[in-house]
Amino acid sequence: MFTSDIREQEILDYFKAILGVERVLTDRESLQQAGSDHTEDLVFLPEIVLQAQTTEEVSRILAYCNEHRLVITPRGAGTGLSGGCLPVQGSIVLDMRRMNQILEIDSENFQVTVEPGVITEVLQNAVQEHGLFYPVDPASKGSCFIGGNVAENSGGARALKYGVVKDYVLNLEIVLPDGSVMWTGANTLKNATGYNLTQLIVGSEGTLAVITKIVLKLLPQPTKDLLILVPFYSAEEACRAVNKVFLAGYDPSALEFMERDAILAAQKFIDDYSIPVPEEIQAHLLIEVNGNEETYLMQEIEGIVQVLEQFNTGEVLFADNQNDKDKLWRLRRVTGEAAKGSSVYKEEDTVVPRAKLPQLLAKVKALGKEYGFDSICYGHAGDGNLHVNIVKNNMPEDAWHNELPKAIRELFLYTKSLGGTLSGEHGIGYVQKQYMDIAFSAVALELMRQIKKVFDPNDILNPGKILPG
Ligand code: 2HG
Ligand code: ZN
Repeated sequence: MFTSDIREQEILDYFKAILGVERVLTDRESLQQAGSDHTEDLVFLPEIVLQAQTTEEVSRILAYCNEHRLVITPRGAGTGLSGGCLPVQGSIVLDMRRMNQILEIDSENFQVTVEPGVITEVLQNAVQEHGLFYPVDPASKGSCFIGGNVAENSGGARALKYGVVKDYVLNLEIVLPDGSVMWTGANTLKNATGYNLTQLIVGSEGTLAVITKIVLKLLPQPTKDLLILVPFYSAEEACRAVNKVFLAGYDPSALEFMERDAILAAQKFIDDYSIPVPEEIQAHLLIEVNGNEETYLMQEIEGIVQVLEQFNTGEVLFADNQNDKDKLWRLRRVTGEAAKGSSVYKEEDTVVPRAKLPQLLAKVKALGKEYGFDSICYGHAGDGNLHVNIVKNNMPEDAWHNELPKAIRELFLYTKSLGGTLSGEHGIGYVQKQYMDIAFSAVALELMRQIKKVFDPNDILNPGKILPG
């Protein structure tokens, strides 16, 4: 059961004494759930699931695990797409769902303090009641936890205008693998005090410390937005059109790309809303502008349409009511799930300088032809972030397991040659670590290993993630 110096019963008794019997789970269903996330079809069963409710409990759990060399993997909602919360060495999962309180909404300073288990959309709705806006909106915002968003430095459609999680984290209460509790920063908009430990923890995927409190910056809530869906006769042209919008001086709050198969999969998935997708249409751009002045927004959106009309576009769909806007956004938000629904898949989260997007898409399709795989591409074109769902369909098993990694390596090498890297927002976790030598030199990877060693000398916290080997 446990690779540790003490008996299993002693371990269980210790945790039950801290958490109570009901928060120490060993039933099959709990172990199954804690053993998987939204990454492919991977399952790694833990021995125990612990549900902590306070920082003090987290501290005692980690101190005990550190003393007895028990591996422990923190878990949020399990919506991750690179295996960051999978207990790949079994043992213990620290389930953060019960630390789900919004501790303080400071509407005077435009800040909020939350626990890691708060659902992102719950947080957004709570601060909106105070006229405040937390803009980082992963597609899974209705189920993902803010703690997991911080651990992965998540993005989402509006990252284009508002940035990603790292741009909103001011301060973190964390518990180190030895059980020590500390704050990483201060509740200030500026901070030039010492090394930036806050930003080191953001995106560390639960490998350096467990996050137990999060202080986020908020913005005033924008009051208006306009949304259009623009069809293109060529996917490559749609990608080329993206950068022209910005070169013309426009500043959309979101600019999403969906190739034909993506929007068709999404429409099939939600089945209660569909838009006409004529045979010759190969891709769409979904573009949003937001702010507080309706006339100005209309001028923006008209200007953007004019820029796009220099390309071969179809009839623009203008969502002029909230219901249509919600339906279009829902179509985009389910695309990931829809694209995965039909086949075994591997997801790549490539990101390049925005103007290089057309070359990236062309490379994905060329590799598909060369290696014999299909792909469904969509994503945050405005950020140069292309989600590539490689779908197995009828690719032979051997090719899928042995040839496809070569194709993915070629894709990442090309992405790097364009000035890009492996992940824009989904993280490295477990499934991408084998490619980290493409993104970083041996010196840089060794530095990351040393940082992990400083925080977690006994390698008990979420081992086997991010770094190759
Ligand atoms: C999105 O942009 C999310 O839809 C999820 O990053 C992507 O599930 C996916 O492929
Ligand atoms: Zn995304």
